[in-house]
Amino acid sequence: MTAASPAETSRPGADSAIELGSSKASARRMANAIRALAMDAVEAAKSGHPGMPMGMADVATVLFTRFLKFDASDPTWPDRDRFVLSAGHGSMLLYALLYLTGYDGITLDDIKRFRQWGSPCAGHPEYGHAPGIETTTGPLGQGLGNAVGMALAERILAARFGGALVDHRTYVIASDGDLMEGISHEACSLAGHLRLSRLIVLYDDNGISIDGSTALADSTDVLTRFEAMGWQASRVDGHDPRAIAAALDAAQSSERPVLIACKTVIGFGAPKRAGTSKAHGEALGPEEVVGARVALDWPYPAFEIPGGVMSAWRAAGTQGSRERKAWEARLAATEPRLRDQFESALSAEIPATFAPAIATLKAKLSAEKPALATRKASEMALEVVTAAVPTTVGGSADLTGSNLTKTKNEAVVGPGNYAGRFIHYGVREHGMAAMMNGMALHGGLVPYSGTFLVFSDYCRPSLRLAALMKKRVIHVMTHDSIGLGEDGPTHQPIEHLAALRAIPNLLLMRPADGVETAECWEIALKQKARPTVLALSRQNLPTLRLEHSDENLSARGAYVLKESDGPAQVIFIASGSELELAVAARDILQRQGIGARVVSMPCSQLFDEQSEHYRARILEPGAVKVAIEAASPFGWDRYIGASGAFVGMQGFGASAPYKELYKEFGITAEAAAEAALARLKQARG
Ligand SMILES: Cc1ncc(C[n+]2csc(CCOP(=O)(O)OP(=O)(O)O)c2C)c(N)n1
Repeated sequence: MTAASPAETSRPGADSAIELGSSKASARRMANAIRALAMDAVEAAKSGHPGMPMGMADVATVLFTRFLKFDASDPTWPDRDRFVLSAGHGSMLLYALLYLTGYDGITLDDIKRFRQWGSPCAGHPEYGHAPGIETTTGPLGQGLGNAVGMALAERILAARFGGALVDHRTYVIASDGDLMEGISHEACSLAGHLRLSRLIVLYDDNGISIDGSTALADSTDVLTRFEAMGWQASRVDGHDPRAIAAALDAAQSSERPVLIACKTVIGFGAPKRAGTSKAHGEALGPEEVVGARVALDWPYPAFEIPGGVMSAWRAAGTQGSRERKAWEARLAATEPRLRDQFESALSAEIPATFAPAIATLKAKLSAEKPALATRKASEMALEVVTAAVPTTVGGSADLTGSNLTKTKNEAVVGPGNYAGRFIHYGVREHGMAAMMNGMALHGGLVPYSGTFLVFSDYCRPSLRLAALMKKRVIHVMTHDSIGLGEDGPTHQPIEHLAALRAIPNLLLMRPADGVETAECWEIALKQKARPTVLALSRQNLPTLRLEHSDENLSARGAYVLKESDGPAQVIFIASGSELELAVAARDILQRQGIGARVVSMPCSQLFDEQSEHYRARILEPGAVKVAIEAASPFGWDRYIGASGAFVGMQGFGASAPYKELYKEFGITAEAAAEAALARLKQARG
């Protein structure tokens, strides 16, 4: 790739006029406004990525002025097109576009303070920093996965509410790095299979990544790759507005998702650095910035946009308002019941009919006291959830019969058929989790799905982003311990509970019986601003909540399941399948006249959020604490203290019937009682 010379930046035929109402401006000059803002902001911050915004400025200009349906004055208009900057390191491209088109939220001063404390113009524009940012990627590939979820959400909602209310597209700018990441295969192959034709990816085909030419590490024929996944793929000169517009025009009527490889020069306009990896991720330096201004014929001072260019951009920002108003009129004219359903879906509220329905299930389980795997209890809860909450959309990564996430209320979503509520994600945990985030970001749906808990590692980057972006997605993760038995140590989660508990703003819930499972589902659905992982057992567990309570006892994270007879000298704390061992250990001690309490802790994060008073009441400071969990001890110290004991796993599991495994690994009621007695003896000195 050669550097763009001044001659190249003004090559004939590479420009066109863009008409925006009464404004008319050269596409190249509008793009140069993006380039200048990007290089000036990175220069001021002395850090950032000028190359991508400078390379993709022409493509972005054509997209935002001629194709993207948006109204800068109403960033949350439900039927707007979604724009995802998957190559999030090029964040200055997005900030420049939001400022130029007049979104309320990014000012010129914010851009001057790019990457500084308190500026919405963060290094990577994490979701929620400013209106107009749909989502971007810090970790490459995630944005692309999110976009597939958004495009699917659009189709599902269109099938429900009709094209008059839901009729938009999802556009993505993705880079080489996005396409090299494995997640792009997972998400894009499913997009191709499902024929998500309203997904249009503009691939920044600049052949450069951080280490140098992409040829150092990749020789994929990207077009053939995407065609093989069922996409329509083409290549254009990414600096020729007419060619870009023609490709985008053709994309509008595609019956398949579309990839447009835009051949660009990274750092376009920078005399020495253009076309090199030096343009990727550092300030260009004063000399190069001056040179770029000459090459681009952009004689204006830093951060200054000439009036004509500015007014053209502002006109681009308002041209969608007519379409928005027409949509509002259609919404107002919609049959009231359908309109209510649509507005209720977008409100993210859980219908009022849900709470009594789940309470009825809880009462039934307490009365009938079945022995149930919590995954089975989850299936029962899901029958209630999916009946009462139509926004829920289920799925599984090819473990539907094991995760038990599909209910009779859910038809399957398939290629060209989006009138369902259940998605067979195939064996694509990472893509699934990213798509779920995209659906949640889109709005109108509450995605949940399933895999084995041990494979949470395969979707952890997306789980982390759901937590960071404060999005409600619910992951059913079954086979949650050595209790899965014969499949052996590759399938037996050990450190996963601790690892998930370590993610800020994510709830890891491990219910102990059917009643707690129903409660945990209720809590997960109520979380409007955080994701939940439900860790569920493969093996049957007894009902331990024998008396019905309308109150959701799991909501405080931990509670006293069984009080001691007399003062509590020992407190057994357990989650999930080990709660029954805690109850049995308590009985052993009580028979010896030692007061022992059982605390169920389905969610340590929620417990940590309780008042100090509550926490001290549940885990009385004077008592000896013994935690029982068939997993890593990591993280339990803060509940059991220095004088406590942990009964659980110290290494990997093994392949055998689960009852034998519990015995062999010493996770038994007797072991817990003995540990308590030993600690009591020590404490009495
Ligand atoms: C998952 C992940 N790995 C690594 C990085 C660090 N990183 C940021 S950009 C980049 C690659 C840059 O190449 P490309 O995607 O082609 O972007 P361009 O240089 O064209 O801007 C890398 C490795 C990252 N952001 N995410």
